[in-house]
Formats: sequence, C-alpha cells, structure tokens
Amino acid sequence: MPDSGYTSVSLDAFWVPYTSNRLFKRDPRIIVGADGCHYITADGRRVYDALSGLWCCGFGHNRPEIAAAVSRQLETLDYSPAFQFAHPQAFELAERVAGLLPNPLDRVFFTNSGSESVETALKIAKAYWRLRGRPEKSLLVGRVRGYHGANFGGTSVGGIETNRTPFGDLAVAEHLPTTLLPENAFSRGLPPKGIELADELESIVERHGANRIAAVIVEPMSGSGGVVVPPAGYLKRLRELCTAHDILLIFDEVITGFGRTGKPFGIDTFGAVPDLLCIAKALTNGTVPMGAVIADRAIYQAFLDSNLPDYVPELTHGYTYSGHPVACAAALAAIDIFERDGIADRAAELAPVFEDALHALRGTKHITDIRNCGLAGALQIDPLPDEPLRRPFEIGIKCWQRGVYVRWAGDTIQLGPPLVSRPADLEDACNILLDVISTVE
Ligand code: PXG
Repeated sequence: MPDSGYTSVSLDAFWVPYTSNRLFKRDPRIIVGADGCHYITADGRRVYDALSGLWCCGFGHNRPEIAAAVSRQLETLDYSPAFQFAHPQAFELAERVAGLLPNPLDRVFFTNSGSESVETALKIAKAYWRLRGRPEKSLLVGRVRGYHGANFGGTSVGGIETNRTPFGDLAVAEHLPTTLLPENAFSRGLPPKGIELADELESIVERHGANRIAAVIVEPMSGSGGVVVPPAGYLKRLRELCTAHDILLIFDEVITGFGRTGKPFGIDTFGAVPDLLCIAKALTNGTVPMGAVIADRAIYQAFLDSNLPDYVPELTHGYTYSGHPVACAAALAAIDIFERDGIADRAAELAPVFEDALHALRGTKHITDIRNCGLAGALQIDPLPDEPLRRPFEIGIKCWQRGVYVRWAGDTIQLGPPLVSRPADLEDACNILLDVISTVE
C-alpha cells in the first residue's frame, strides 16, 4: 500500500463515489491534510492541488478566516429551519452574491451543491412558464459534453454519454452539439471557429416549436467535459436566439464562478447574461457544501404575482439545508477573501503563465489538443483503440505519485489550479506532466 500511513480503519464499508472501488480498495490514495495549495498524503508527501480539490478550493486550503467564521456560527446558531423561517446571514449572503452579478440577476435561492442548483434552476424554469399560462413550454435543452451534476434532471440535460447510459431512460431533453471542434485544436483562450454552432438551437426550435421549449442550459465553459472553451461570440449568439424565441437561458457557473476564468464570473469573461445562473463549489471555497441559483428579478416577480392566498408558498421547492447558517458563514468569509484579495485579478495575472506552461506541452506524444481559459486547462489524450480511458488514468496516477494532483476524466487530463498559486507551481506541474506523459505507453 503506497499510502501506508493509513491502516487503522477497514476500507470496506465506504463506497467511494465516481471511483473504481475495485482498484481503490487495493491501492488507496488517502489525503490527511492540506496546506495552502498542497495536500498532505497519509504517507507524508506534499502534493500540489492542481484541480483545487474538485474545482472548488480556488482560494487555497484551510483559510483561517473561514474556519473562524464557521466556528463562531456553530456556537451561535447551528441550524434554523429553512422553510417559513430565516436567519440574518442568509439575507446578508444573498445580498452579497447579488452584488457580484449584474442587474437584474438579484434573487438568490440557496441549495447545497451544484447538482441541486441545476435541479432548482430547471424546476424554476418549468414552473415559470406554467405560471405565465404556457404549460406546454416544458422541454429542456442541454449540450453534448455538458455536465450539470449527478442528479436526475442534471443527468438528463447533461451530455456525457458515460454518465447517462448506465441509468436507462432519463427525463426528455434535447442537446445542442458540442463546441469542441478539431479545427480549433491548440487554440489559446477562446477558439476562433464555431459561433454558428449556436444556431443549432434553430433546428431544435424547428423540430419542436419555440412554444414547447422552456430553457436552454449550458456551462459558459465546460469543465468536466474537458475544459471546452466557448468559441468567440457563441454565448452572445445563444443569448440572442433564446431572447428571440422566448426561451430561458440558464448558465451553469458551478466551475466558472468566483474567478476561474480570470474575471469574477463567466458572464464577465464571455459577455452574455442568462436568466438563471447556478453556482456552488467556490461559493464557500469548498469548505461547506453550498450552492445557489440566482434568478432574474422578473422571474422571481412572476412567482410573487401568482394568484395564491398569502399563506401559500409561491414555489414548492427547497431543501432542509437551504441557506444553512454554517454554510452562509463560510460563504460570507469566502466572499470577503474573494474581494479583499482580488482573487479574480490574481487569476487573470497567472493565466498567461499557465497558458504558456500548458501549451509548452504541445508536441508531446499522445497529446492531440490543449485548451485553456483563465486558470482552467485540459489536455486531450489520444485514446488507445480498445481502452480509451486507460492513458488518462495512467497519467493521472503517475502525476499523483510524482506530487501533482490532476483530474483524469474520459479522454482528457484536466487542470484547475488554485487561483492563489505561485507561477512556479504552475510551471512545475506542467513539467511533471511532460515527464509523465513522455513515459506512458
Ligand atoms: N455543474 C457543473 C458545471 C459542475 O462542474 C456540478 C454542476 C455538480 O456539482 P456538485 O456540487 O453537485 O458535484 C458540477 C460538478 C471534474 C468534476 O472532474 C467536476 C465536478 C464534480 C466532480 C468532478 O471535472 N463538477
């Protein structure tokens, strides 16, 4: 067992998510601590966290300000009922979140994860059209290679085949084509070709009728699908088409929120504003599970204007832990850090260093594409004919052994380094990747 420091507890009972349990139980990778941009493993190694956890700890680990806020909150109000009652920090946090976004995105619904944010946004979109007297507007449109979490609605609009097929019939959804085009290979930042792929929404409208479509959901920049950066102008075009056809546009900013693209949100980097916006992950810097959906004020108002007696809830949706006081405390402290430390600007300053280091891998065997935007990047790995997932897996494991944690998923290696990394961390990580990939068969 390489991580042999961890032997006191049986590994049998824990069903490790999204992981080969067969292999993991034989050869576990155990993390026992974190410090800044590094993890500490059970066998005492320091490993650079080149994915910010799972894209969530971008401001660095173990921030004392967050720990202090959480601890204070636990001693003051550990929980209060999420339905029919509220506590002050939920209002304060909603104001802070709304303040980071352009008008009229300023009504905030709290959830506990990215998956729940997506389910919430999809349900709000469908309920909205029923309220407006148009119940036939209920079809949802996602995108090939899109990832919107692991729940039922998110899996249905999601477009990664291996996430869908094990579960058989899902909710009905249409999918736009991916914007990942071979002719854009090795683009730096926004790829030049593919704006016209947004027009595929017109074909979906022709097939179903705009009067049957409730919403389109996309990640402004796909993360899990392999850092698929939108072609220049694509999201603006999609916005125009949704407006023209009276279709709600949902941005899933679970990864792109809070500085990842070099600006506070994807909407700032890509210049298009949705009707509903999903966040999670870095909202609390990954410390306490929390997500949110931010709605256009007019959508919220439509619910308030519904013809119900005052004592009846306008939206029959919510979670026991919506706006959990401890999560709110963590998020308020995280947003303080985000603003005070100019995290988005730091990401923007590091982005060219990261871009150069990543693109220096061009020419290394097996790499068929390199993509990047802000502090997100991916290497496309030429798949072995019969074992398409094998090479990325081997690269990821070897990097881990060499002291760099990257994500292997599908036919890609993904990086989402902490936004507070040192330039040398980024360069060292790419050098280790180069070494490792050169040795993989
Ligand atoms: N939307 C997007 C865009 C995401 O990236 C979710 C929703 C779901 O969030 P929760 O909090 O329910 O997991 C995600 C999650 C990866 C990776 O390796 C990405 C995610 C999760 C795990 C791994 O790219 N994103």
